[in-house]
Amino acid sequence: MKKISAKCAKLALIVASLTACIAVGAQEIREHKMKLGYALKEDHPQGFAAQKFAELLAQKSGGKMHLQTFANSTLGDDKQMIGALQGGVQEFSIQATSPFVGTVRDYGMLDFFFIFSNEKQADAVLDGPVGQKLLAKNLDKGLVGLVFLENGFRNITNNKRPISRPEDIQGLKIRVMQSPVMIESIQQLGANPTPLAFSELYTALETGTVDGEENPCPIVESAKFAEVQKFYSVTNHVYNSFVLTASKKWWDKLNPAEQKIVTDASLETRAYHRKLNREVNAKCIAALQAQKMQVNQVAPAEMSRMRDKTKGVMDKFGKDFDQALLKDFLAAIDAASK
Ligand code: TK8
Repeated sequence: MKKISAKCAKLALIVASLTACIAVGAQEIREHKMKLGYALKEDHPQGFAAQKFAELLAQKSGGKMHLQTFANSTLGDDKQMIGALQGGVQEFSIQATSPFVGTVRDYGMLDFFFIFSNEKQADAVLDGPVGQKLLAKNLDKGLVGLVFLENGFRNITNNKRPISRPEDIQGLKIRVMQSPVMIESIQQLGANPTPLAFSELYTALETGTVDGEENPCPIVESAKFAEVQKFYSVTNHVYNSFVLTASKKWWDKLNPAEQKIVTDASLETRAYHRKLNREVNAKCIAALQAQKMQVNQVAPAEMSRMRDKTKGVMDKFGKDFDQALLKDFLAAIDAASK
């Protein structure tokens, strides 16, 4: 009997120390070198978000998580970066959700025009259960959707005429992001959509390949589109999100303590970035006017005519999405508007 109990005691000791090692291993923060890519300039809030994320990762890991950030599509355009994340050759990106729709199909429901009325409503939906379900749709695609950041309400710029009503959009060649809902919605408004990567946009405007494009004011300002665009018309036709995404190949190598550092840093970056983007946006129209752009606000009655013209897009594309999630999404929007 004595022999068995001695053996049990020894085994128990081994198990206990093994468990302790696993526990320590699970908590140990190791050295990591990571890369984050984005398409805009460093002076855009997207660039400041990237920098803030890098600072938070370093601070929370005792300097062991080193994030290098790359602006101006240096690591590739939006779609190329998605492939790089899936391949594990790049660890993070910050980019608009729309170019993801070929991979994360359900992001496409975020592109429906005129569904969000203000940022508060968008925050409530994107930070709630529906947003979490949308982010979870990345996991079987080799991606980890960490948090939604804010691009903002998109408006139309062009070189032909101010846009005050739907008829003014007729026949304009408008660059859009590579998303079927965006393409169809601009078409329903009466324009001819040209899907292009953001990295090709300035040249397309400069050469007249397209007459115009649509983007939130901070992008129009930071990208200096005033050099190649005359008119900026405030349509607020869609609230667009950026998303901070990680490579799942890389993420799965992290222990729980390291993953918590990334998650916590992402959430703090979201709060910082939204505040900054809204501060920049509040002063942005004046900045465009200083850059000699002609700015006009589309009247509410004309905006609702634009809304009516694009209503058919949800009928056409709604069936492409996870129906339960689409139902939750629309219900959450409705609840957040009350
Ligand atoms: C960069 C781009 C850009 C987007 C676009 O993330 O392509 O028009 O608004 O911000 O994705």
